[in-house]
Amino acid sequence: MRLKSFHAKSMSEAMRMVRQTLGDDAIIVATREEDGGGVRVTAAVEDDDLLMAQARTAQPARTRPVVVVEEEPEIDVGEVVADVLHRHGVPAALAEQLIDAAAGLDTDDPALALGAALDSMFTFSPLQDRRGGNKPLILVGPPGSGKTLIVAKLAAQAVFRKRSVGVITTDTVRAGGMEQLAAFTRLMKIKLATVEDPDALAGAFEVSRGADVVLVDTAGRNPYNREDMADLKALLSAGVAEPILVLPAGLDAMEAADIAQSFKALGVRRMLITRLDMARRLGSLLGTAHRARMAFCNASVSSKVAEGLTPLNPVAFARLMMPAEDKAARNRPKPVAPAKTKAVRSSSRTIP
Ligand SMILES: Nc1nc2c(ncn2[C@@H]2O[C@H](COP(=O)(O)OP(=O)(O)O)[C@@H](O)[C@H]2O)c(=O)[nH]1
Ligand SMILES: [Mg+2]
Repeated sequence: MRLKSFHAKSMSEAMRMVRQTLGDDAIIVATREEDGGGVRVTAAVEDDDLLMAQARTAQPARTRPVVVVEEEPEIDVGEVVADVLHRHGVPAALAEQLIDAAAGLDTDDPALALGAALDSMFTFSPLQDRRGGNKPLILVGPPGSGKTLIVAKLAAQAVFRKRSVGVITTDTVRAGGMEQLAAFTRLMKIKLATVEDPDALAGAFEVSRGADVVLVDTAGRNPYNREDMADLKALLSAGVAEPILVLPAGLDAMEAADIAQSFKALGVRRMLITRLDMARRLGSLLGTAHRARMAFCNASVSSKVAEGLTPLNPVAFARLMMPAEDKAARNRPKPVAPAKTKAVRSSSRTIP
């Protein structure tokens, strides 16, 4: 399939140009009135049909009008971005805003265009682990969202960077909730404090005051249960710690947004995404962050503690959304001579 655009003063003249150059089988795919007057018509034709049309018109050139033919760029960035957003189930109103934001950019890389659009509409604020001066982090969220695994990952990452670490668990209710973390901290030789109420948590913050990184694990809370949320609110009032919402990818869009809004009401500002390796549609995450006005911080793409967390930024997020064959094509070395290569399908979900 070959695409060509034609400029002419009138639609009928443009159509004549299309027929003369591409033949009667050409299909009109777009028409547009040009700002400076005239029209622009884009037509498509099968390569075989084009050869036939060229053979038919291979007459002395003086009998034919001069035709200005302009090759279309290979990629229509706006169209690719729209398609990606649709495939990820991004809510329609949000998708429209992102497409508008991406359309004004001068790039032929859809991932960059989408990244810039995400940058204009979302906040990406990865977790820091400076030596000293970090606020304690309290990982909150519904049951099973990955809070305990994230505490372990953050602690392991901090130990690897030679930071001093204090881990506190408030998950004393669920059977095994604490044991899981205790086994990990024993292995890493990190002190684990167990607390049951806000006063005890305030005391534990005092004890771990000198540590570079202080992490608090919490029991899963039902976002629709008032008692659960009131209990968590009391816990969050124990000190100057930042609550981080741990939310898995792959939830229903409206459900995830409702959950996030519930935690937002307690003062949560950033969300950490888990199970990105187990989700193929990221639209609900964008819808959630947009509706709850929350920032993205980091992402987990594996259940292995040693694999740590990845800071999220707009372009990394956009690249995650690109179809696998686009990513493979981008990573493939460019052939010296033009060659037709088959797209390689990849199922890996590593963040670029
Ligand atoms: N594959 C994968 N599994 C995850 C990820 N995050 C959490 N999990 C798994 O989800 C389950 C629940 O995690 P857990 O930390 O116990 O959740 P919590 O109830 O919020 O503390 C565990 O089996 C984790 O290994 C992730 O990013 N990828
Ligand atoms: Mg847990």
